[in-house]
Amino acid sequence: MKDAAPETIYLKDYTPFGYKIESVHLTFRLHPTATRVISKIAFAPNPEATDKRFFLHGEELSLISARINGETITPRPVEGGLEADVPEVPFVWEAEVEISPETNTALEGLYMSSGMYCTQCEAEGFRKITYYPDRPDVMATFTVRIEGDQPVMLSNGNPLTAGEGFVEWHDPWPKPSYLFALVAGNLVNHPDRFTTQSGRDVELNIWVRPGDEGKCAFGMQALKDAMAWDEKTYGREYDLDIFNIVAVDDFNMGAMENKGLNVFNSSCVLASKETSTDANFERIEGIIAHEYFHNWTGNRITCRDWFQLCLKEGLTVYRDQMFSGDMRSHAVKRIEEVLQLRARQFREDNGPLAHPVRPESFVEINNFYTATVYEKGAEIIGMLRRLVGDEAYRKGCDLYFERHDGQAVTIEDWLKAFEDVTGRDLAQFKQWYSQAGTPRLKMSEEWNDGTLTLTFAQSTPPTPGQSEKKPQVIPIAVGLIGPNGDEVVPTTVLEMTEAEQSFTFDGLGARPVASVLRDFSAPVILDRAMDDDTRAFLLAHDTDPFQKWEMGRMLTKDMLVAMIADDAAPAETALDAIKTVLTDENLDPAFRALVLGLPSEDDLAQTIFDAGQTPDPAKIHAARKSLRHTLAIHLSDVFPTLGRQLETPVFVPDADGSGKRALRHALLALETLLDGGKAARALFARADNMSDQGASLQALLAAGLGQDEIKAFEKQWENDRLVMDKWFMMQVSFAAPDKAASTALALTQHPDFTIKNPNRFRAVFGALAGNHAGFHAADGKAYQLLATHLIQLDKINPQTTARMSGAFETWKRYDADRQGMIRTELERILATPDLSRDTTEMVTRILS
Ligand code: 0A1
Ligand code: ZN
Repeated sequence: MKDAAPETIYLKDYTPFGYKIESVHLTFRLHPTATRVISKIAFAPNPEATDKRFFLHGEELSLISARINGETITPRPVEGGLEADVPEVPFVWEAEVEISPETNTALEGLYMSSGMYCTQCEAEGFRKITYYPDRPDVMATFTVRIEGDQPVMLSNGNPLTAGEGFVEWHDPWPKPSYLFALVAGNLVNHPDRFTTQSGRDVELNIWVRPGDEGKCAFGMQALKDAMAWDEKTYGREYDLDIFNIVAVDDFNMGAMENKGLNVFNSSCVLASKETSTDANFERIEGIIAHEYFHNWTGNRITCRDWFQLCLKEGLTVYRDQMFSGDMRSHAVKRIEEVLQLRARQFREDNGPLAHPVRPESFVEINNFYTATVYEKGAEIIGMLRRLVGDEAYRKGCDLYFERHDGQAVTIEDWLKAFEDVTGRDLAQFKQWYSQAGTPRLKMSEEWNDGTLTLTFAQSTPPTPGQSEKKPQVIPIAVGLIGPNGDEVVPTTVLEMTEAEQSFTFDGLGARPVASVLRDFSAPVILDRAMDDDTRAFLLAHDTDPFQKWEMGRMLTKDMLVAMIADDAAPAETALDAIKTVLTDENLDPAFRALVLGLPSEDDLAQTIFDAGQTPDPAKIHAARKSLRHTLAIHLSDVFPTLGRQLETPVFVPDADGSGKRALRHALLALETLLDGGKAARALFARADNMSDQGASLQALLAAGLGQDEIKAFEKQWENDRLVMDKWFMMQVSFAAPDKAASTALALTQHPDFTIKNPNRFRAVFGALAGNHAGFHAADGKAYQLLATHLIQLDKINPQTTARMSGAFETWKRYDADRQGMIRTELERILATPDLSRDTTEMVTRILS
């Protein structure tokens, strides 16, 4: 286990390592419980460093021998690694260590998954493989020899040689240790090729377990699309002869961008129409692109230290979002991004885990792979682009790539490229990286004789460690719509820099309606008084798809909040406005499906809390259920026609097909509330794809039906791990509030349940935490159940335990009873002997 009094690391303490590395040679002699790792590393003193301590990280390693320049030495063991006395001139370090991949359940370092060897080194897993300066600013070229009897043995870079029982790989591009990877096992490949813009012929492979070959074609196409997109959009070309992707069943995260050897959670790469939903296809396409894009934003140019994580993650998320928008629909994608951002990042920013996009301190870096670093990080790139314009954005990126290729850099280096290209001062803009919390933007308007004045006041609530906030640079995209519904002023970006600021539009004929924060131009909460008629007007006429959707969302949200507060009946204006959009054939079905979606219970709870009241999860659940019923009745006359229009006889997982299915499934879920499950059962029976099958089953479960179908589904898919994850998840997600904990508990008794597989654990417990009324059921059973399993999981897999403890981050929203029960569980977790550093940090922060 990790050390008892975990140390806090500070950004301000950064110092470079005292040595540079010329080359690394590694030999792996594979064995499940006794793998030998032999390293030979050429070091030279780093003239830029003052601290000459020779410290190598190392954890859970048995040192067999160590040599400097061929002479055996005895290094001094110190906390987290070892130290040695070294010459003041270049020298060669050699070490042999032994590690046990089979017993490594943390899935960090070298471990085994379904009989295959694989690695996960980001952020600090390489130190569990051998002694090394395991920090991103130490970059080196690697040559790797793998000895073993596995049919396929892969590492980074290009293949060098291979023979009986061994292979050798060489990666010519200097990289930090976190991008190292090794995979060995009985794998089969789905091969393809790609020719880059300069004519380099690249071999592509997706490696999977035998039996999964048929689920690779979609991922391969996504990879080729991503490669072509990065050439066209950023001028970035691939730089090795081979690009390998491997699917692994046991993986803590989605995927990992190791140089030339991306490792994927199998759920994020394997796809077939029978086993994957439209949402799965979309996610796979995005993640394949994300990992590929890291080749330039992360790998060729990497982070100086882990505080700069957003440098690669925010930028790469932004890039994958733009790619997905180009592949599908920017309008739909933007709404989905905002939904995600509000559900995960705003939630984080509003609670005890709030932290800046570039944190200033951490105990365990694995706890900072957060929605804030990733998603808010991406929003910052989007704002930067909006402020400097498309052309300067591309020029700034070009300069960044040219200037820093092969380096480990900082946010300052990134911003400097844009300052140099545009001549702008980005000092105030940089606060987006250091100031935590979601800014509130209060807007008021004044109409005076042809002039419209919009006044904004910004403020950011205090967050842990930051009580005072300064004004930020906020790009506010605004358009004006005239009384007849025509756009009178197209989108303009107002640049707010003061605490309070006014902007005027003059020469207007009649008073227009302002459409504000178009395309969600900044990650802020807009507070603007608006009546239902104005919202309905913009829902009908706004040319900005995000604002159009937002108006529908505000109508339904207000309606729900009113229903929760005083059991008011749903407003006719709102219901009619939604129906009009729903039946508008000029609108993309995917967009219409999003308009039909209601705010989540978690979102409503936060809204009620922000308004100064205590959310009651049971009441929220009841109101939402009642509104769904009302909507179903209100829309029942359009079900048959719309349903027919939306048929997709052949399954194609593209924007068009998935959009039609999304709308059809949303309508089916409502129809199921009225027809006793007839339509859903019929679709379930004839479904030839997982989108239809899953959606019909979910519609039944949400209506309290579907028990026969759950059994049939299990029988059909019992041998498919990924589909069975859906089976576990759906039952908990759609369990009635009083049954959620008992359903989850019963599923943990199922023979296929295991806490060792993160996907399976998340299927049950992620779903429990996501079932708002069920998780917050008044008896506290769900809190207890989750805490009990987190305590068990922490012994096996600290990273996933720590992440999942975030389920409790909103605890201060609720009443005293619930707060008391959650506190008891959090304290019980914290009192567990030998609790990991990861979970200790998270639970301590949540409690604070
Ligand atoms: N860099 C990866 C995410 C990742 C992070 C940590 C991991 O293990 C602790 C694994 C993957 C990405 O952004 O896709
Ligand atoms: Zn990433």
